[in-house]
Amino acid sequence: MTADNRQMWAELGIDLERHDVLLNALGPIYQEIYLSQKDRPKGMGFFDFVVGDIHGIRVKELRQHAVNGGKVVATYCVFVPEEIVWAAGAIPVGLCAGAQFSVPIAEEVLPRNTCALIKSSFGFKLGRICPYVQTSHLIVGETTCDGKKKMFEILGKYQPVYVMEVPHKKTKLSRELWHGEVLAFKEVIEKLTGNAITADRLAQAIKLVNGRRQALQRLSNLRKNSPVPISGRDALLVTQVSFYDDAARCTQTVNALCDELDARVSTGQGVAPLDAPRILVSGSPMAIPNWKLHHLLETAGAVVVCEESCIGTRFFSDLVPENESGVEDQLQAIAERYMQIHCACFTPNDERLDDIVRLVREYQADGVVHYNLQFCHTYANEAVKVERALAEANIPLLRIESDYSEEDAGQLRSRIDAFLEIIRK
Ligand code: BJ8
Repeated sequence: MTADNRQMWAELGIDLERHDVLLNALGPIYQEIYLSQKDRPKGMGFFDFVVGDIHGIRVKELRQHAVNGGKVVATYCVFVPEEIVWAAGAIPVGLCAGAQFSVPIAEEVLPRNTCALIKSSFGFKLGRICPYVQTSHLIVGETTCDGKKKMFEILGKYQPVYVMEVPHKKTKLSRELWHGEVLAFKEVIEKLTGNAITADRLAQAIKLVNGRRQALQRLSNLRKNSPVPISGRDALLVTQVSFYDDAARCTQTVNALCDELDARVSTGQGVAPLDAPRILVSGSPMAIPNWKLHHLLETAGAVVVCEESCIGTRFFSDLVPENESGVEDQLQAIAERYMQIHCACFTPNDERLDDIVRLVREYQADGVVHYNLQFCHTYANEAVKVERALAEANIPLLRIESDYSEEDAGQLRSRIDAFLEIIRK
């Protein structure tokens, strides 16, 4: 913690005392979950550095951008089309919502029976402990689930919030509504930045975001190998960091990591024994620093090979076509790309069931762990259909409901051990 950083946090209105407690707690947790792993790729050094300075360098970059007259736009959901933000010369930043630390702060205002992701994100603002929130000029929310959309109404009392309406069906009418929302979002961002979004700028932004998606896809594809060249924990961290790091730098660092993993694959070097159970994790997103389930699975002898999640395949699977030339067509292509995200807020959402089964085959997974944040009704109810689809496909499944606290770690560990035993037989 440099004096420089402390001054910056103070200027941002951070509650320094609380913030110290948060950062002091992160170090030992990171040591235990990440740095204790053996045979990590050297390329993870960059991500260790980023986490080690989690509220330092990147916040400074964003502040510098703001000092130069630029805008910072914060988001909580992969539905917010970041191409539009980049094209207007603003910087999008995906906010952390994966820490238990901010949950009790949020519970001073929000009902306790709200999902941890919502409470965590709200608590970061209420407790003034997140410099990314403090640096942002606008928070963009969405109507994906009821808890979130009501939380955004309250959050709006503390900071400017704009909410995009995400439809809950994928009919023609719903697609038209979403297309209208994307057009309206463009206008909001143009007004915020004072910059007109031209076809050239949008084309560059589409390329930029696609480049990062392709790098993350490349990393994901490398996990199909056996032995797997990178742990699930490390791969999860890379995706988490990609939400707030600079997109071009992220593409470069992920590709450099992939070059190293390519070499590992060609020499058969892996991070887990060949007979380690390969697990696909599916369900609610795991925002940074939610590493609990991956840590439990991998310290129990399994290896996580894929996340069917918004901090996983749903984030980077599809590209926006780069061949559209006018702004209108580009925005249409952007709207269509985002409608391919199979979030449980949609009804029906059978494409997600197909995705899970397909991904199990592609990643040679031995079983699925369905991860549900407690009080998330959309994923909990959809889990019934996931269970049926996996039973039909003869794929072992473990359903887990949890939050960010460590209270259930012992119980989860026993259930995971029992599940891995079944898989190993
Ligand atoms: S596109 S998954 S990132 S909404 S876990 S807050 S749904 S009660 S996070 Fe999500 Fe966008 Fe969908 Fe993805 Fe509500 Fe459930 Fe909490 Fe959730």
